Amino acid sequence: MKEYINPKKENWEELLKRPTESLHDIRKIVQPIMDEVKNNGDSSVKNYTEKFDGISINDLLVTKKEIEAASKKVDQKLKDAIKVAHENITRFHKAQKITDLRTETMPGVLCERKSVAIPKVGLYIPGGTAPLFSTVLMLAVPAKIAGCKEIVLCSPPDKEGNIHPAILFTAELAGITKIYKVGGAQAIAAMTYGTESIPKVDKIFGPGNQYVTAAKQLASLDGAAIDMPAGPSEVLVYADEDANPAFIAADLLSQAEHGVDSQVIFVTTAQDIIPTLQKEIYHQLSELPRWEIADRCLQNSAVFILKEEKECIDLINIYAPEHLILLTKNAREIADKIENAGSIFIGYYTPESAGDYASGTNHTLPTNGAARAYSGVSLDSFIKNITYQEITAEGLQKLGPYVEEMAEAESLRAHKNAVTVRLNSIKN
Ligand code: HSO
Ligand code: ZN
Repeated sequence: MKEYINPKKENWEELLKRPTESLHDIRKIVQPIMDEVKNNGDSSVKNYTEKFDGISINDLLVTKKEIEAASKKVDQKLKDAIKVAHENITRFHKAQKITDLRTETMPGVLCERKSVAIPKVGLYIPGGTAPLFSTVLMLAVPAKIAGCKEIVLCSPPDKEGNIHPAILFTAELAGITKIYKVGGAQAIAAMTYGTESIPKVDKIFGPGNQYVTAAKQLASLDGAAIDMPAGPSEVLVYADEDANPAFIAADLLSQAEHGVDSQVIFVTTAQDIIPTLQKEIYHQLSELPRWEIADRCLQNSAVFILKEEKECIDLINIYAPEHLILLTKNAREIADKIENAGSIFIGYYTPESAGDYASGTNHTLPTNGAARAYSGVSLDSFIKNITYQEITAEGLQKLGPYVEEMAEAESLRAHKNAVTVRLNSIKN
């Protein structure tokens, strides 16, 4: 990790730059895949699956039998853990329900707002080096609570043509039945345009590699909504002199092991803990199965040693981390001063891992500074709010003249008339 001791504030932004690559060239590779799937449906989905995943798939839809067989392969202890996570995530996302609004803005002028589920949603779950069955919970649970009518899940098949058993078990637990063996850009294309077997959806969710991310960007230009602009995962840990260096190291490494392009930042005023922390990182890293990935990630990562707490808070707000871990005595106080972060982990006993899996919050969060303006996935992501209004004759008599006045001033005579013809009819 690079180490910056009291760097000048004007340089912070430069020093905090993410190691992201432009998706420009990748979009050029992905566009023909989108077009092919749009034009040729299932047959091109199957061709790409053969080309990129090395397996020829006859039936894209996972059968009930396959789900049952997968469930038998998952260890009982893991099933129990997934069930606890499912309960907690359900509890927290159910609590996010907002009440419908109804307000009379003027006598006889009733305005309402109701939340309505997005009818069709598509969930993408990556396969690859770490099968993220936890992400199934993070997407499927709120989709179910919202009441989305059609929920489609796509995940790439392995070399034997199977989706990872834990992904299938979790999907079934969450009540998802339409699961398709397709990954990568071709999966995003299929959900964007629909194929003979895969339904077209209104909004696409989920993480993925650069091809998936580029495909989601293209999908969003062609009618499908997407959850958020995605980038490599990241964490910022802020610790005081009393924080346990073993905790700090473990938190930094838990993010670093996600991928070589992940980024981890450590911020502190406690310079004295750095040598022990370095030893801890070294020691813990050497024991990790994914140490090579974590090690490469650490090369993109940095330690900031600053003079005072206030500066640390400013730096956090400038970086806008996806995950912020506060390992300080006054963590709650600091948390209240944060305006840019995806999810905040408060206090010495709150590792990010808890939120990644099972505490209840969602782990699909804004990366790459998007936390300045975006929220993570929540129940809201699966609904939209429809507004309603109902005006009585008396209400229109009160409100109408103001509308007429404004419409005339905007030179929109037909707008004005829509009121005038009604007011005239009321008079007669
Ligand atoms: N930290 C990841 C989520 C995850 N971690 C899934 C473990 N499994 C991005 O927020
Ligand atoms: Zn994680």
